[in-house]
Amino acid sequence: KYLPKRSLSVVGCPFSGGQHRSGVDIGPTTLVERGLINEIRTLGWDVEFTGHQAFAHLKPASDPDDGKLKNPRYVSSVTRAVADTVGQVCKAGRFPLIIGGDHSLGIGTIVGVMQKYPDACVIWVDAHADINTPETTASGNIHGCPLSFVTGLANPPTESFAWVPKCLDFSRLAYIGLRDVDFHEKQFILENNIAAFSMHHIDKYGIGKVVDMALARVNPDLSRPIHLSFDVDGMDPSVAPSTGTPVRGGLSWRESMYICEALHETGCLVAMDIMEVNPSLANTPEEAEITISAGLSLARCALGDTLL
Ligand code: B3U
Ligand code: MN
Ligand code: MN
Repeated sequence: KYLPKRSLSVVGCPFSGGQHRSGVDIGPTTLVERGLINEIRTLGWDVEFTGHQAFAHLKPASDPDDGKLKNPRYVSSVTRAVADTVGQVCKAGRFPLIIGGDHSLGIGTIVGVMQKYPDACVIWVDAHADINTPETTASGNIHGCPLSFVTGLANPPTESFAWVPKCLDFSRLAYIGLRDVDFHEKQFILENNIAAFSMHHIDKYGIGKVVDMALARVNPDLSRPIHLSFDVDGMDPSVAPSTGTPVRGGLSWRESMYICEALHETGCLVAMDIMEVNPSLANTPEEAEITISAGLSLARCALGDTLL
């Protein structure tokens, strides 16, 4: 609906500065090594991939905490660069598939997508709400904060993030898969009437109905472009164990794939993030393997891999 043809750019973001566990930066390199590009080409997409984003030169020599926020300057420069890249890809009429990397990258992907599609809605699939402010974060990890930055809940978030525009209205954000939400985050969701579908709702209504209800809230006439931001920790640890903060009781393999397939079917999907794949946290080779397969499958399902 929004793209002239099936053309896509893979934006590999080997970045782990938004949280404290190393290794999430090899997520994108591993997904590409395991054949991501070819799998997407097989689905009929013209795929551009010219190597992963380079962030090392953006790392400041010293990066003291900004209040509670950790690595504020580094996360700020990286997400700003990602916003530029994603903005350019969208403006060129291509679909950005952004592979992380930790979820602080969502600051950059949302700002970038909104440059071309200012009325886009965001479906955020995650165990966590990622909407802490610089004041409410207990961990200081910026991957738990991106949505407070782009919604303007904390705006400007802090001096180091003064460049971030308020670009996502609460009415255009829907969560699916929540099950580990902090006290203040719950208040923010309720006060701002954000569409939030937790695992409880998925148990009660089934995933088909939940996706319909989420779309009814943020995109009732399917008249808005959709950005899907998929944190693999939204999936159950039995199917995506290799991630920094796994939480039991998550989305099954099929529920996860269904979300991607259903959003593809709307014809409105214009961008996708696959975040928090961290092969280095696997306890066994099988754990790394199934998590990488999950990432590849999510991408295929969102890009039109139909069963029949
Ligand atoms: N809400 C907590 C935990 C968390 C958020 N995102 C992840 N973990 N992956 C925080 O740190 O803000
Ligand atoms: Mn997340
Ligand atoms: Mn998460």
